[in-house]
Amino acid sequence: MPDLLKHLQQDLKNWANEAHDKGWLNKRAAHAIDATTTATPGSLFDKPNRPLVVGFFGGTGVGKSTLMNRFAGEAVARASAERPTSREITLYVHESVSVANLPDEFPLQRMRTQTHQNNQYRSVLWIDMPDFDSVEQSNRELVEHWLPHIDVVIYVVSPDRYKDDQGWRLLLDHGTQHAWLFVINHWDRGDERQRTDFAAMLAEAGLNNPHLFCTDSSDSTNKTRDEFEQFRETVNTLADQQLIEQLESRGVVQRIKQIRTVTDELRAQMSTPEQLAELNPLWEHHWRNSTNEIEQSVDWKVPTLAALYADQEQGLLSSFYARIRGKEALAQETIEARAGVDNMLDDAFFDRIDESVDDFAQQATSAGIAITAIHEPLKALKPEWRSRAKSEMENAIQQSLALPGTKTQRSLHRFLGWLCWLLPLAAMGWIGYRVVNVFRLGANDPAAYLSANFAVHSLLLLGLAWLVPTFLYIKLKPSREKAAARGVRAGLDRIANEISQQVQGSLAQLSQDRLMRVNELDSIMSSGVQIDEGQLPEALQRMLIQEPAVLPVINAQS
Ligand SMILES: Nc1nc2c(ncn2[C@@H]2O[C@H](COP(=O)(O)OP(=O)(O)O)[C@@H](O)[C@H]2O)c(=O)[nH]1
Ligand SMILES: [Mg+2]
Repeated sequence: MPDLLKHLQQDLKNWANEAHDKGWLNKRAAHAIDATTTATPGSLFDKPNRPLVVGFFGGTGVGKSTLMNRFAGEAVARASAERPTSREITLYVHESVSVANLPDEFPLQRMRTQTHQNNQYRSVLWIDMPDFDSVEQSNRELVEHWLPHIDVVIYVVSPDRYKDDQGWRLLLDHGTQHAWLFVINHWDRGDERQRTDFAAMLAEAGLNNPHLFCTDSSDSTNKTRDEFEQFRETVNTLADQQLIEQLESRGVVQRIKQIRTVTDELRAQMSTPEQLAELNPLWEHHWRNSTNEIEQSVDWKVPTLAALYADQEQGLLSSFYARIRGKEALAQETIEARAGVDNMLDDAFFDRIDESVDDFAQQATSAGIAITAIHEPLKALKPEWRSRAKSEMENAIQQSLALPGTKTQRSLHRFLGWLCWLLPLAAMGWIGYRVVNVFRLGANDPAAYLSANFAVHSLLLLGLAWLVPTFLYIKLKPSREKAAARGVRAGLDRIANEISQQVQGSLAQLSQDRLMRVNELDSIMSSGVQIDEGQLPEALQRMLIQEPAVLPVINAQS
């Protein structure tokens, strides 16, 4: 079962590191997971049948060492009236038990192991801990190191010092991680009211009916108020394999709960689906304003660029002229037009876009999205905009140039084009008819021959029939320049749309990615069955700081 916690922690660390790489979590996330406790009493031993680990915990001089010696019936731990007392941990353990797995950070020189052959305590491992209220930081660290490995903490106080602040804080901090027994030692100096008062304090901490023993461990031979035997009895009943397993399971459950408080925090760092859903409208609003500004900032360049395109291969004459000038001239025009596009879509233009996108990322961060998570994917889009925007613009201009003016303008122009041919043809037909007709009549009537007047009129008619539609054809030709300008604006719109779509795609992916990571976290955390604290034996329940009845757990196999 200890492996279960280690694997859980490792999986979570991998998960947190990946989430960090994607910008969802900060560096501290993996550390926070690392800082959670995976140690349990069970992790000290290799064999499944392990002893109950019982630790004496309390302030200096309350009598921890003396109590342990009383259990042992011999002086295993140094008991002393002098301060500071023990700087070391004393283990009192049956010779058949081996403590196989001491974690690396345990300072071995500060650990003393005393073995015994007393079969009564075959299933108990006693630990006398240094005073938690020691001025020495290292003593407190030693206590903190050992605490996770203790099933039952025997919280020892004295009648005059049961309200000790430091001890109490530790009880509240670690309360749910252990089973607790309470001893008011030095009871030769104690008073019933102190017992009542202490019990009331414990009730407040969540222990309604705790095992509380008052012991007199003085040298006096006439001890009438000593409850040491009941105390010993209780500890012995706890040293039962099934109970030990239940305690171990409960310990694992509690550690998973602690881990869960950390993962809940990490999950909160990854923002909510609601926060992510708000990004789309936020972006749309932001981008509408930005595109207006950006398009306005380049608006003055539109006529220049439009003129460059409008000048290209105009009509029959100029394309004929261009053909005379050769391919190189055409290429030259294309190069000039391209340069015009480059001039419009210059670095300043893209910088404005980048700035706007960065600005949006910043807004998203204020709305609760992890900055790197949104920044990185957006940053990745930027180079593509630069490469695609130009061809996008060229296409838009060419498309607009292909269809200049309105539809009516274009139909009218086409119609005038036909008239340029039809009217002169009709005029020629009419003149021809007259000529042929008069020629035929002239055979009989010499007076019928055409006059010079006819020739002049005919020429005038022909001239007008050609000139009028041609003049209108030229004058009513839809403006290429306007078409090019429209194309430029359409190009800008296209670029803006393209960017917007890419950003929205990126936002959708962001939501997807978050969901995937959160699901993965859930699946890591859901490895387990349930344990019902209400089903634990009463003697055990009395030692536990209660929490909501049904706890999530673990696969008991590992
Ligand atoms: N009068 C009296 N003295 C005690 C009692 N328990 C321990 N002592 C004495 O208190 C001193 C400190 O005890 P010790 O076990 O070293 O305390 P620790 O610092 O908690 O380990 C020693 O001199 C003990 O003999 C008790 O119940 N009554
Ligand atoms: Mg001591």
